[in-house]
Formats: sequence, structure tokens, C-alpha cells
Amino acid sequence: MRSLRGKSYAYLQVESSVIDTQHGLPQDLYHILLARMSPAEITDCLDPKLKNLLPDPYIVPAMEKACLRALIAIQKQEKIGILGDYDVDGACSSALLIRFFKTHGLQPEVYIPDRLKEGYGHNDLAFKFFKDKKYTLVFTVDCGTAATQVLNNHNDLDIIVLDHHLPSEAVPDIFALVNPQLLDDNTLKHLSAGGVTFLFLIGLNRLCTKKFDLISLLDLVALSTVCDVMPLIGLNRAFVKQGIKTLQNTQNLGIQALCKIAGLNTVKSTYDLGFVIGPRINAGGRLGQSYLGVNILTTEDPHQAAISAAMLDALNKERQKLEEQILETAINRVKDEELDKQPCILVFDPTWHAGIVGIIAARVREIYGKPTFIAGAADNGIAMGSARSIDGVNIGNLLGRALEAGLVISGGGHAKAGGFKCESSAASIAALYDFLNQQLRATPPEHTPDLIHIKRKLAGVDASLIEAITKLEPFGAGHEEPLIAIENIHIKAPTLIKDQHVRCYLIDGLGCTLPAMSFRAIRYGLKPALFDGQQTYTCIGYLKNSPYGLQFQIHDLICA
Ligand SMILES: [Mn+2]
Repeated sequence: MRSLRGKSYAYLQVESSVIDTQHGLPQDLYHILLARMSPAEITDCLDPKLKNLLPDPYIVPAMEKACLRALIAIQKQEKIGILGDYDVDGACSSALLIRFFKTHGLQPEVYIPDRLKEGYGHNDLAFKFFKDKKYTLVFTVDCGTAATQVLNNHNDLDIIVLDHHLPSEAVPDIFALVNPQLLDDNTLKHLSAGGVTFLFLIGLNRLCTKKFDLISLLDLVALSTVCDVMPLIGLNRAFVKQGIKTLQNTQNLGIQALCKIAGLNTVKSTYDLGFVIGPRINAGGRLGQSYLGVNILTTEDPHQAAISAAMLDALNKERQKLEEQILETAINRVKDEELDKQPCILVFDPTWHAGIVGIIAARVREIYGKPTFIAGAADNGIAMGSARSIDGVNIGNLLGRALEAGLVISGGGHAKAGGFKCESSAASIAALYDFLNQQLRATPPEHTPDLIHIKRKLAGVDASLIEAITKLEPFGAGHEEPLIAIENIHIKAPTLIKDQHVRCYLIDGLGCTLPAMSFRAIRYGLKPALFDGQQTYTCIGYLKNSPYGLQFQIHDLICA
């Protein structure tokens, strides 16, 4: 099935005739779960409880050693340093440690490298900073596992790494490297750094005589999990589901202030974490104010919280504006130069901001469905780039081959996302683009269609369906919201909203109707079809509760 957005789809096939007698789910929704897990796991998926899913933290290597060391630090009231990362996961992990240690009378200090000036990962500057201030214990959160060389140079300090990144061959020789990736057991490998830090705090809390109510910190754990796009399976489901409850009543003044400025009355779903709160915390790190995120998550001063929230909100608006401008330019370049006819897309502009190229790559990939490379921020003849891929193309490996071929100065990443630096001359960029296209022509990606989970008649797309879908929440990576197809649909009464979205009604042959919305219909090329008035479609999208009642969000259309 080829769609108007050029995608192909397949219906979810489940070979089981097992009927759900336990959870009260309609058959099609029950089948989605059966396709994702064993029947025994379904109860934990629908009702994830910490008490059923939390392991003993000490099963993670070096965890007990790290907790015992931190206990000594509390007893001796040592000076603790935290080397954080600037994204939401890093900021939440730092905030978790700070909030916990503060209740024990300690005042940890955070060092966050400036993304734009100091680049990614660890640097000697950070450790020099801690040594100059006579710190005796340093945590690195959401980073450190792969920074073997730098950490080994500074292991005269007691360094505890709380991280979730994959180790390179040689792991650092430091006081304690706490990383569930080092476990044989897979169940903890999907934790965010915030999740790992939370496990550490459970282990430490156990040793302390003064107990801390750790449930109150689940707001930060949920934020880190969703914003780091960790799979919402196993323990992560409990973190997020319970975390959303904590968020609804959060004592964290910074999160309260962020919700207020974003007009969010109550946090209801992972969407609010990933698309409302998260981007505002991230905006500081992207645009050179890397401390704002962790500061707002740890402040005890309502006035300070409000000021930081206003600054982050303004930075986020600036980021959005920049993003829209750059995206517009990138799309025009793709159209003018017919880059969408190539196996992949590469666009370079020396004026584009390094903190934004990743988001642009993701958006361009989403529009054209091709591996996308966006490079900008040329300085001294070097451009910084970001890459996003599609199923079937490991873009980290592809960049690795470009590095071997001498076409990038540095480059790598994982299957879906990567980063690179390359020479910014027109000839170098063209050579890199040729190489990437050649590689993809030599081994074209295997085509995997997008899955449609539910196929229903329009009459069956009703309030009881959304009620059942809600039982499957929280949705996110690894546990996607069901994609719904409704066949034999006409589109009625289309209206263009804000020059980009289309509001309309779905109507079938029996006269059933449902209000619908097609966001960014113009960008995705759906507007002519929505205004056609004659054609019959299979309508693909998501069912939502909008402020005006039930609404179908049109994601794509297939001509019948
Ligand atoms: Mn992380």
C-alpha cells in the first residue's frame, strides 16, 4: 500500500486466537500487546508497579561500592562535584543527586561543559576545575563510560560514573563505573542515566539512617526516560507511569514554573514530558546556556524558578524560530537541487547553528523518508553535522566508513542517529555526499513498511476505543501508540488553519462522521487530497481526545 506521503504500510498480523479474558481489552488492542510481549508480561505492561519491577540496585556492578563511598562522603560532609551533560537526561541525573545530597547537608557543585565551546564528552578542564577546588569525590552522570583516556588521567580523584552509554573496548579504571550495560542481564539496559542514578539513590538511601522519600523524585526520572527516548518497557514503564503521578503533584518548583509558563495545567501524558517540558529544559544547552536546565530543576526559590522558566521559554521560542527558518531553507534546497531523488539527503549551510542541525536532520528525514545529513556551523573550515536514519540503514556504520575513507574528520553514532565533522569546502562536501550516495546505492536499504495496528470501520472509532487505548499508556519508543486505519472514507468540509493545518470531517457511506485534523498538511503534501471532495481514502492516523471532543489526527492517506 503506497500512500500519498510516499510511505508503504502493512497491517499487524497476529497468529493467535487467544482471547483476553483478564484485562477487558477489545480483541484488536489485545493483539497489539501479544505482538509485543508474552501473555504473562501483559499485566506488568498495563499496570507497571515499582514494587514488582524494581530490582535490587546492588545487582549492578560496582553499585554497592559506589553507595558505600557516597555514605562516607555524607558522614564526612565531603565536597562533591558532579560532571553533568547538558541534555534533559544529564540535567535530571545531576538534579537527582543534588536534591538527595542537599537533604544530607551537602552542597554538590555541578560542572556542565559548554556544548558549543568545549564540545561533547569529558574534558580535562572539568577535572581541573574540581581539583582546584579540592573536591574529593566526583560523579559523572550520563557520560563517562567511553571517556576512558580522560578519566584515567584523573583517577587520583574518587570518580563514580553513573551512566547508560555503551562502553568502548577499554573501560576507565576509576573508583566505580556504574552502568547497567556491563550486566549480562538485559532488563536494565534500557534505563536512562536518570534511571541509573535513581537506582543508585535507592541503594544509598538504604544505607542512610535519615530516609528520603524517593517517590518524590520520580518526576525527574520520568522526564529523563521520556526525553532520552528510552524504550517504554519493563521498569521504565513503572518509572514513567508513577512519575507522571508525581508530576501531577510535583514539589519541584522549577517543573511547576515550566508547566505554568507552557500553559500546562496538569501533566497527563508522555507527550507533555517529551514535547512541552523537555524541549524547554533542553533549550538552554542548545543555545549556549547549559546551566539553566539543571539550575531550574534544583532551585528552592520560587522567584528564581520563575525567572529561569521565563528564560528557558524564551530560548525555546528562539530555538523554534531558528528551526522553522532553517527547515524552510533546507526543504527549498532539497526541492531546488532535487536531492530527494538521491538515496540520501545532505544539506550544508555554514550559517546554521550547531545546536539545531540534529533537529533539522530529524525533520527532513521525517518529510522525505530518507537518511538525512545536515551540516552547519562552519568554523575555520570545519563544519559540524548531524545525521538521522531510516529503518534498514545503520547511519553510525555509514559514517564510520566515511571516516575510514577520509571523507569526514570525525564521525560515528548508532543505527538511527550520528554526528560528524567535515571540511566545509564545496568540494569536500560534494565528495562526502557522492560517497554516501554510492554506499547506499551499493547496498540499498531493505524496505520495511510501517505497521498499522488497528483497522476499523468509522462506526467503531468511538469513545470506547480511546478509553481502551488509554489503558495501554504510557506510549513512546518501544511501545508506540496504535496507528489506526479507517477504510472507505470521504473528506468533508475542509478548512485551512494558520496556513498549514487542515481541519475536516471523515464521513463513510453510512453517514457516520468524525471530526479530524491534519497537522502540517501542507508540508506533508496532503492538502490537495483533503480538499479534493470526491476521492475515497483509507485514512491513517491516531485517535485523540481534543478539547472539543473525539478527534482523528490524520497522519497519511491512501487512495482507495
Ligand atoms: Mn542519556
